[in-house]
Amino acid sequence: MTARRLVVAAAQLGPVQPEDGRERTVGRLIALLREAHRRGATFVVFPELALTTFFPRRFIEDERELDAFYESSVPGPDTRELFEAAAALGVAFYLGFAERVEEAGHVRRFNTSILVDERGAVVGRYRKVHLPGHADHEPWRPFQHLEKRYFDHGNLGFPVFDALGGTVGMCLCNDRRWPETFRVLGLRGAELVALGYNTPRHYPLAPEHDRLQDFHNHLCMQAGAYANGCWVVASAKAGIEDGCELIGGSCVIAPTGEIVAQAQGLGDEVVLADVDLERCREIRDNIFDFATHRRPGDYGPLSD
Ligand code: CDT
Repeated sequence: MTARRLVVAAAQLGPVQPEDGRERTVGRLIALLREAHRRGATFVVFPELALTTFFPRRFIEDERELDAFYESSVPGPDTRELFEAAAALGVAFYLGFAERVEEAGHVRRFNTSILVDERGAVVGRYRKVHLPGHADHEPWRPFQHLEKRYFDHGNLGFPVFDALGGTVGMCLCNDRRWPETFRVLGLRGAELVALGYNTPRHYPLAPEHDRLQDFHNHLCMQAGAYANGCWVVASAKAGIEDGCELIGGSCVIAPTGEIVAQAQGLGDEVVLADVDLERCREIRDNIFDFATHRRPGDYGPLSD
């Protein structure tokens, strides 16, 4: 078994306030990228909606105000410097952002992540499938969660990509809570799943779960890694953002389900780990050897 090693980094971001411009935020991403590179990383994972504040917490009626949170091209004028810095260093990365595109004459809005190779080329795209929250203004909440209003259901499924010397999948935040996300990526051979998230500490529909947010965050990702024998690199936006507390806990999880590196704080922080993609076989050739042990014929309700 020949090792396929790389050093990966979850680049956790502290809060991005509504008044922070793209220039300042992209500058923070580049600083994290440079630090990750200095410490040996060749792949860096940034959070979901990493270029802006998590704007679905606000009810925004003015379309122009809303549009300001979306990118119509990435790389574009605001992100080119990040791409150039990464390509100059030979670092691949995952980036989450709000995407506004015209498809078949219609404006579509997606919560998107891209995979960028070490030469700065976009080699993968994912559009969030599990959009949590609600579509209408609910003033009783202390803050909104309007992903169902501001984003269309992702229309790319859960693709995997040849990258980093292996097979890479992506998802975004709420997707990680669904075993189906990891299973589809696992069935497609994902050896590493990159994901970014913005998770409020307070969940207005079940506030008794506030104390469990960090536990549930790691529980679902550790289970996804183990049951599918893949690495998970997960990057949070953390801290008090626009008056709302976001959990941190950015981490790297091994195919055994063990957390091998974890953020210590709630600010900008690089979380590094050595990854050997060959270690996926510890799980995939054994307890979760899909070809030998899986029984799809008995799993009808999963696809009905
Ligand atoms: N961004 C995102 O998907 N956040 C959700 C918040 C909980 S549901 C309102 C999450 O699953 O972490």
